[in-house]
Formats: sequence, structure tokens, C-alpha cells
Amino acid sequence: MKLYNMNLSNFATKSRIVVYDKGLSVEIVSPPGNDLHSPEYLKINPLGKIPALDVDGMLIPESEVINEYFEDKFPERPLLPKSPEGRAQVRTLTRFHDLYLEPPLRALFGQMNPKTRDDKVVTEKLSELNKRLDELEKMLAASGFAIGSEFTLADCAIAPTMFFAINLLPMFNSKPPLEGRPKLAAWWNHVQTRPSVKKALGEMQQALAAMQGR
Ligand SMILES: N[C@@H](CCC(=O)N[C@@H](CS)C(=O)NCC(=O)O)C(=O)O
Repeated sequence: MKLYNMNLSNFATKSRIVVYDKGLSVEIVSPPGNDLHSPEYLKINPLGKIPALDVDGMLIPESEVINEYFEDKFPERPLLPKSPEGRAQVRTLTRFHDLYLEPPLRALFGQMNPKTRDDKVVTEKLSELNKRLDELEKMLAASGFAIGSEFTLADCAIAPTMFFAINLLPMFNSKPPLEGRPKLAAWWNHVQTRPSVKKALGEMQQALAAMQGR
């Protein structure tokens, strides 16, 4: 099994956390030439995105589908609760992440350079992101991991995106994402105690520093 990955990608980090947490023997590789749009990579994954998992020639190109596949295939060290209700709770958060929380943050990636920044886009996307962070604050469990005492796929999904939010929002003079959101702040401290999360976020940090020439 081969996972196409870039360490700075929040979606790829979602899947790396699962690989590390379950201790899976998955080969983690860069796309050919480190280029998501090269003809070689588009032949492997027509969507031209990462992550993508190659399972003996069958390609799974979506991070949450990859994570659910890992869970189905390697149920030891589970990352989904046993009860249908618990599983629904986790999936509500992973869908919330993919569909609502991450997109406004992604829209801000293109606005990092103050010289080429569109202030209207920045204002709109910051307001949307802050609304989503307020919603997340309400959805998180009162303590522990995202849904409570169990570490789940919900934590794997949200942690890499929060890494970006915490690192990028100050560039836009927005209030820090953890400020005034006590449950999110407590969750952020707690989730980083998980060795798989610590390792994957450390890799993101290194990749971010390299990109910024530090
Ligand atoms: N819905 C996809 C999103 C994946 C995604 O957008 N990955 C980014 C990197 S974080 C990417 O490959 N972007 C390249 C592009 O869209 O051209 C997933 O969950 O895997």
C-alpha cells in the first residue's frame, strides 16, 4: 500500500495521522516530481490531489474515504466508536470539517501575500471561518478529544486544519482562533498529546518552516 503525500498538506496529514496511530505498514511517497499536475501523477490520480492511496493498483483518492478504508481494513486500535450513534457523531465532525470548516481557510491560502491580497475576499473568508470556528466550539465534547474520551477520525481530520488556522490567522490580523473558544483551546492542547498527532503536526511544522525559508 502506497500513500501519495506531501507533509504540508492538511488533507494528507489527516491520513498520515491514521497510518501512525494504527501503526500501519504503508509506504508514504511524494507524487512523481513533487508535482500534483504532472502527466505522471494525473495518470495515477486524475483528480491531481493528495492524499491518494494505492491499494494493489486500486486508487482511493479522498482523505476521509482513505481513513474509513484504513478503519475497515485494520479495525485493531479502532478510530471509530462501536455504537452507530458514536460513529454518526464522528462522521458529523469529519463532514463538518471537509464541507464547512476547511474551505474558507483554504480560500485564504491564496491571499497570504499582502501585495496581491484582495481585501474583500479576506474579510468574507475570515468572517466565514470565524463563524465555523464558533460552530466547532459548540460541537466539540466538553473535555477530552473531539467526541469525548476516545481519540477518533474526527480528531485526525480537525487537528491539521487547526494547525493551519493557528499559524495563518495572525498573518491577516484576525483574532487567534483559540481566543474566546475555551473548548477548542482545551481540545487543541489535549489532541497534541497523542503521539501520532504530535509526529504528523511536527512534520507539517518542518514543511511550513522550509516553505518560509526558515
Ligand atoms: N477532498 C479532498 C481534498 C484534497 C485536497 O484538496 N488536497 C490538496 C492539498 S491539501 C491538493 O491536493 N490540492 C491541489 C489541487 O487542488 O490542485 C480530500 O479530502 O482528500
